[in-house]
Amino acid sequence: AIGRNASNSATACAHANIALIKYWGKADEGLVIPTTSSLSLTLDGLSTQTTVEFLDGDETLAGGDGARADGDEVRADAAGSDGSATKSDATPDTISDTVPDTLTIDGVLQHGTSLARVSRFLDLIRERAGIAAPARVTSRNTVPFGAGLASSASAFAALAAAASRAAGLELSGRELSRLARRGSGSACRSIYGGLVKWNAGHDDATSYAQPVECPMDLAIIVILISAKEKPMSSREAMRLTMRTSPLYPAWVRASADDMTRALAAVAASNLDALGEVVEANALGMHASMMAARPAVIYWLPQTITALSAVRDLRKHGYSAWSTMDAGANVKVLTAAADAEQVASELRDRLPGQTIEIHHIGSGVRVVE
Ligand code: 2P0
Repeated sequence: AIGRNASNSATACAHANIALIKYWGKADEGLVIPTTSSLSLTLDGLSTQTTVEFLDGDETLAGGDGARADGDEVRADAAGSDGSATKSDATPDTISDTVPDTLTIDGVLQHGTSLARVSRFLDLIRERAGIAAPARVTSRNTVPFGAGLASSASAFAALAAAASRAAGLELSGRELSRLARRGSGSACRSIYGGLVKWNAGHDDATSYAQPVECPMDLAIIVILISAKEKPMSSREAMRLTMRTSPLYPAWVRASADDMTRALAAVAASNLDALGEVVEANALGMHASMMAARPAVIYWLPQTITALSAVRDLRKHGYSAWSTMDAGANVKVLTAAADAEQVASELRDRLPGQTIEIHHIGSGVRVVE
């Protein structure tokens, strides 16, 4: 019943998402189970398009015919001379040591940690599909890499969709969301368009994203303060915050109530009520980071200027609310109908800053 793609290749496109109620910290690092549920908007524009091609696609690890010997050989090589082949065979780490996947991002061939992370992720798919073939992964972004504009979300959502299709797996949206989560937590939300809730859950089966009906037409205005690579990865920063920040448990406790209030505000089409909790949740997350030891501070001087410009807009009657991720950039939640005017007011107050409107985007899709 598995309708394997004849060419063993597939291309998928996914968009970034911006969390309104944040994910910050893992209850289970290996499975990427978060400590809190989160809520996000998938945007248009900021996207990743990824092609995955499994080479020598006839090789199988599980129950193949003549090709099976190849798979065994790969595993025997991986075990080395310590005789651990029977114990370690087919574990994801063993395969990635031997399978020469290639990864090209925006025309640049990758090595080291980014390739290793993609290989480990592909191992989940290879294991599930019963294939041992190495993959050629080619990715193009319209998102500045690692600048707190959620590049890992669109990247792993696109990779999950393209690689699972190329491997012949037919996954439901929920299965795809669970799979993308293993690559990067926030990626599970980019499987869907519009407003999306990631249920924290307590294990692999219960931690997935799902779309949430949103009667408001919202927009996110990005104030691009820095497109430079952030000083510390969110993965590292979350770990440090969880381990050392005395404010972190308080943020986690507040988050459940924030989610309830946010969902109620959405259902009531009350942008002011939504915005208030969105801004508070993000600032609380940053407060918990700043209280880590050593402190995690993503803010730059222009960050404060942008945050106060947004507060000033509210004084002038606009419904505009700030949120921030693991970077210095400020994102502004507003109604789609007001976005042009809010952006223009922000440009007046923040001369020289790049300010872009993003409307709501769609979920991941396989394009070829
Ligand atoms: C979010 N962020 O909810 C939060 C808010 C950044 C701040 O999800 O370790 O790249 O790969 O699961 O998803 C960024 O973290 O972290 C993130 P991993 P991810 O959007």
